[in-house]
Amino acid sequence: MTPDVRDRAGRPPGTRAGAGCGIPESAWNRALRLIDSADEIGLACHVTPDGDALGSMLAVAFTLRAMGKRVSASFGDRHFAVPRLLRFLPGQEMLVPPAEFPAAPELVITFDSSTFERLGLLSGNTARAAEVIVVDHHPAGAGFGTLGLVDPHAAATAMLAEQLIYRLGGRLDRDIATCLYAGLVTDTGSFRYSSTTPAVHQMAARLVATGLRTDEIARELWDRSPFAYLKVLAAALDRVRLEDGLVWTYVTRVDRAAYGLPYVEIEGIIDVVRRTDEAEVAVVLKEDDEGAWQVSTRSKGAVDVGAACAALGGGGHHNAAGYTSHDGVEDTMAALRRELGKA
Ligand SMILES: [Mn+2]
Repeated sequence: MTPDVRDRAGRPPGTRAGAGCGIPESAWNRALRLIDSADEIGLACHVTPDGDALGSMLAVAFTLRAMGKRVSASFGDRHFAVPRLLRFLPGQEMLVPPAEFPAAPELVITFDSSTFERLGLLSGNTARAAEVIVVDHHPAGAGFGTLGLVDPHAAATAMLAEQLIYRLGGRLDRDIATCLYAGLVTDTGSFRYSSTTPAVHQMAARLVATGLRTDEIARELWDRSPFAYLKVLAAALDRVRLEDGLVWTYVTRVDRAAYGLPYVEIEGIIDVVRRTDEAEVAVVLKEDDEGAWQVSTRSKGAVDVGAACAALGGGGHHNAAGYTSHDGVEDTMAALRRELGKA
């Protein structure tokens, strides 16, 4: 059953007051014209995609494919693989590795990414595209994209993707709704973060009405991990430090190699560390397979970790942000403490 997404007046939700996600109608209309006139469209989301990036991209890919467009959807990781947590998402047969992405597409639509850097191997393809539509809820990066469908106040890129789907004349089916729901629950922390507005719950109601299994999605995203994760988590917690409102730890690639745990599996450690009552800011340094440190930061609100991470070459939001460091653990933390002191 496909519920009719139109309201009683026959208008899709996107045309209701406040549902345009703060984006001018002229921008939505220009996006529709660009999509209409393109035969082949490249879709790209940020590297090591989360539920919001991949879910938003796949939901729009379903819609464009139903419109008869040729679609290449990808993300620019050197080791191209869908993170285990997201393998339940429908539509993955539409994904192509970055090497098969069009070299200079006429139109690229990006999801949940505000810079070329975040697109990894696809940054060059995107830079060469004639038009780039940016669908995102991060503050717009300078010089990125030719058309922004960007609302920094939206809880998830999935909210913007949903509006785009309606405006393209698409309808929610269970597969599309599952992809969008994965984005919505990922970025609102299962509706726990302050970004969880009435509009978030209203969107969730539209998605759940398609018959998707919220319990199965929650288990896939939050409630499972390999045994090796517990061992690596134990190592990380064993060396956790609390210093003057800052709680932090790190995970080396040696930690992971000892138990054969891939990098993507340690994303959730920050969610354990940030529980600490005595800390305002939580930090986890994660050494990737190339030896760089991926720094995850979380704030309870008083400190703008987004500003601190932006100053160090990364980005994110006020309460959740990150960047890459090529220094060692102690030097990385020293630089970060300096920026947090200003934030
Ligand atoms: Mn997001």
